[in-house]
Amino acid sequence: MAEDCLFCKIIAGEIPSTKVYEDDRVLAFEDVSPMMPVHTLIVPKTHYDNIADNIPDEELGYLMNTVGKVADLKGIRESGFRVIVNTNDDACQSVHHVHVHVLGGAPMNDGSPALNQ
Ligand code: DGP
Repeated sequence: MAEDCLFCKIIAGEIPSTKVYEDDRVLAFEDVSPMMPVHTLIVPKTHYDNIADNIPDEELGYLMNTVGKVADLKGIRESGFRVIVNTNDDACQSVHHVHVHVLGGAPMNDGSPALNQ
C-alpha cells in the first residue's frame, strides 16, 4: 500500500466505493464522477503509479483481462465500450495508481468527452 494513495485506501476499504468486481488481485468499482452511463474503474491491488511503471506482464495481462469480466457484469460486452488508461500530466491522470476506465452504455464517437476529458 502506497502512502497517501486514494485507490490504495479504496482497496483497503478505508474509503467506501461501489464495488463491481473483486478478487485477490484486482478491484473494480464505480467512478465517483461518471462520464458515461457505465463508468467503472479497474485497479490492481498492488500499487503501480501508472501503466508505464514496469508492471509485470502477467499482472498487466490479468488487469486487462478483468475488462471483459466487468463488461459482462455491466452488460456492455455486446453493445461495446471504450477502455482508457490516462497516464501522467498530458493525459490528466489525477490518481497515480494505475487504473483502467471502462466506459459504455451509450454510443460514442471520436469526439466523445471520454476521449477529450
Ligand atoms: P484519472 O483522471 O484517469 O486519474 O481518473 C481518476 C478517476 O478517479 C476520475 O474519473 C474520478 C475517480 N475518482 C476520484 N476520486 C474518487 C473516489 O474517491 N472514489 C471513486 N469511486 N472514484 C474516484
